[in-house]
Amino acid sequence: MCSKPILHYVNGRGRMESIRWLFAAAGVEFEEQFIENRKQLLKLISDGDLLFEQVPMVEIDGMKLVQTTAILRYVAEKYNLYGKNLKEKLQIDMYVLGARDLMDLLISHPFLPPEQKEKNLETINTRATTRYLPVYEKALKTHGGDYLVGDCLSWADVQVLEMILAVEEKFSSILSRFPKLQEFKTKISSVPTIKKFLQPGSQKKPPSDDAYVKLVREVFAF
Ligand code: IBG
Repeated sequence: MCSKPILHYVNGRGRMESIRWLFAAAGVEFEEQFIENRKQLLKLISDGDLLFEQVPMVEIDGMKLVQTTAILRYVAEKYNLYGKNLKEKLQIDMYVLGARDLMDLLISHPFLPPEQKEKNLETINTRATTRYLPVYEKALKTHGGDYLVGDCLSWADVQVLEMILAVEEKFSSILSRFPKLQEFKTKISSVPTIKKFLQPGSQKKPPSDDAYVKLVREVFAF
């Protein structure tokens, strides 16, 4: 099928941003249908388009995919970003899911009550520097080469770069004690498809602002 995938979500990062990153890294063009109000979400639900009445939803290959991790895995496998064998897939899964655990803290941050925000930021900083970044730093050191798994770009590299850039938006010098990750960031950011996605005007979404928080609260009723 040669039509472009269609991504259904609000016009902001949330749970769709990693999917945008992965398509972009794979060099696959995609269209976006933004949900602009609750009525549009309810219409997708009443049309039976959302298996669990939730987005992200991606139309691809004649299917309507839901569940972020399932979508990401499908895209990774389809576009050869999911390793060469079972062991590499497992390694990629572990690296990706670790990075996504940290991303979940960042994604939820704008919706926390003001009194919980500072503590959440501290948690993000501590988890990043003591739990997650050391793992990727060590992996790059022991594995050698430019990539986290195997000898070519994988979903793990894409997800870890997305996570690094998102954490750096909060803590700009977070990589100062991680030299291998500094090199990794430079190298993966210069992969042509990723470089293009990082340039202004791409489908990469900006950090959340008040308008985005308001929209999300209205659309998803929280
Ligand atoms: N397990 C699902 C997945 O990973 O895709 C969860 C999807 C999900 O929570 N979707 C939300 C939704 O559709 C939108 S992302 N909610 C409607 C409903 O009725 O459940 C909302 C979200 C944001 C930021 I934005 C942090 C956490 C959730």
